[in-house]
Amino acid sequence: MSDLHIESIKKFSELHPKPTELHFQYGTAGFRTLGSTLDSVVFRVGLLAGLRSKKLDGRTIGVMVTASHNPEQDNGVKLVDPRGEMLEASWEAYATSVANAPTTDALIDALQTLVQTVKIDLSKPAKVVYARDTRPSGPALISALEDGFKALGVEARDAGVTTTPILHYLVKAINTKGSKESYGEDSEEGYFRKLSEAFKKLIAGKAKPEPLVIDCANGVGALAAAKFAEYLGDTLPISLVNTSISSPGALNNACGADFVKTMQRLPSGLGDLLKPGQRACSLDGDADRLMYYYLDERGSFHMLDGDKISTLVATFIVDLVRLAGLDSEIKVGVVQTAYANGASTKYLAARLPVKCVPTGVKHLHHAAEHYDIGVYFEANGHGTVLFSQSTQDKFAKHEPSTPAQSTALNHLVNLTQLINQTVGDALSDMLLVEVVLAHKSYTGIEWNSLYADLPNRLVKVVVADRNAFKTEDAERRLVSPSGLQARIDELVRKYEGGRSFVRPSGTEDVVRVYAEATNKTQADELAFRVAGLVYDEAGGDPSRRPK
Ligand code: G16
Repeated sequence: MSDLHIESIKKFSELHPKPTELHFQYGTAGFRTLGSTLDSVVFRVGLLAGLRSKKLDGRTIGVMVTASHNPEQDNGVKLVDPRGEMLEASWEAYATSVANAPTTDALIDALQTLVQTVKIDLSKPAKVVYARDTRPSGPALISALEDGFKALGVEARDAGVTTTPILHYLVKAINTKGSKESYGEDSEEGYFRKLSEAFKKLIAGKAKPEPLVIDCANGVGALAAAKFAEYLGDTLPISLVNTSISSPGALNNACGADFVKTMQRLPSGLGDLLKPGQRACSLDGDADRLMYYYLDERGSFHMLDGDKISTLVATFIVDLVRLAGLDSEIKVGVVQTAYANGASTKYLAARLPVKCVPTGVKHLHHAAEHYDIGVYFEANGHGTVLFSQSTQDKFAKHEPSTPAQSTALNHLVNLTQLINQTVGDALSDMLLVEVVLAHKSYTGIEWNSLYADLPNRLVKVVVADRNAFKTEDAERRLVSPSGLQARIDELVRKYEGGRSFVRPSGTEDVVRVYAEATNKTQADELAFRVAGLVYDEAGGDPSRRPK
């Protein structure tokens, strides 16, 4: 075994000291906090990425610098494993301890402990591909990351400014290059070509759709969506709004998928643009979440969120599997979280298996891998569809006995190409939705009528310590602070069709409260009353109590 490059790591580490007063945690979406505090963390993630690659025999690891839906001043960094999926859970604790080592010497100790604990052969090569979103703090953080690579002698490829899902795609494409499981050409162009060709095949012969309006959240999705517009040409007329990627303060501000989901209203910039019934959608800051919506004749807003996308897509795929004559061999299942609207769960569970897991794509992704075809979407619009390798092999071997079976089989194969199976991808999901709408000849109105959402409300509560809130049962119940769940239960019983849960956010310093009831006023009231209980429990300032 060769050595850790101790002298080199020491030299670079001195340039990136850890702020003494801060504690960092590798959470739901990697490290995520104020961008101005992340220099040492990102440098150390450069080292970690190199070690992770060495541990995996020199396979390429991804690093994405983004804070996705968070406000512009936040930033973050996450690691992507070789198949394009989130970092293996056991490494999250190593990442946290490396990020929190208070001094350079302590950092060297933490790295050496990691090398010994997971038995890393340091003579192996280290390869990394990395990218960032459009945040102003991005370039400086990328320099810190590159110092980490230099310190460890990592062979690093800069993928520039791009979306999180494209980075995940690149990781998988690089690692499968030349193999029978090749995921595609390992370039951005390869990604755009692969998806747009599959899209064109899937909508061949269908009526030309009405133009789709895309709110790009003033983020990196604007660049990728503009590229898609070129590749797709007339097959999908697109109109882009909120594309100001260099206007200070614009990112995710009153626009984007998180704003639409939380506020349940149009993002800014679309008001005068939308005709009644016209489809529009919002991406988030790194284009991994998608939210659809439309205005009706009276100008009322209707949201088609992750649950509606999941329902649309899962039922379409189930039908194709049956039409292809594969329904006895291939089972489709759906994964949701506690945020899934109760009406969506009821609709889906009557038709196919549905599982509920904690928030965070990594949990949904792993659960979806247990199905032959696993459809997973968080209500916030983050999700994708996974086709197991054996399912894809069955598609390749299956001999259709009728032209209708053959057509359905071709559609399934093309879907495996259209869908970014590494992670939720707003633009890939958008093309998927457009395919289903074209096949079913649905407008947003028909899609929305599959089931009626139960009125719901999401509220954030700022508390002194969100870690005091612990949950069980896929985050549907609180175990601490003790006694709080009983008080929530008592309140929920007073509301017809009431449901509510409380969980600490993994990406922001807040506690989230979700509530549903049979009418909107009651859902709002329940959410705010539960938020009040949370606030009182956490001992907050009465003047900032949620109302
Ligand atoms: C991230 C995760 C999502 C999660 C979301 C909100 O999204 O990737 O899976 O739903 O955070 O998490 P929380 O409620 O714990 O803050 P993104 O789009 O910000 O990367």
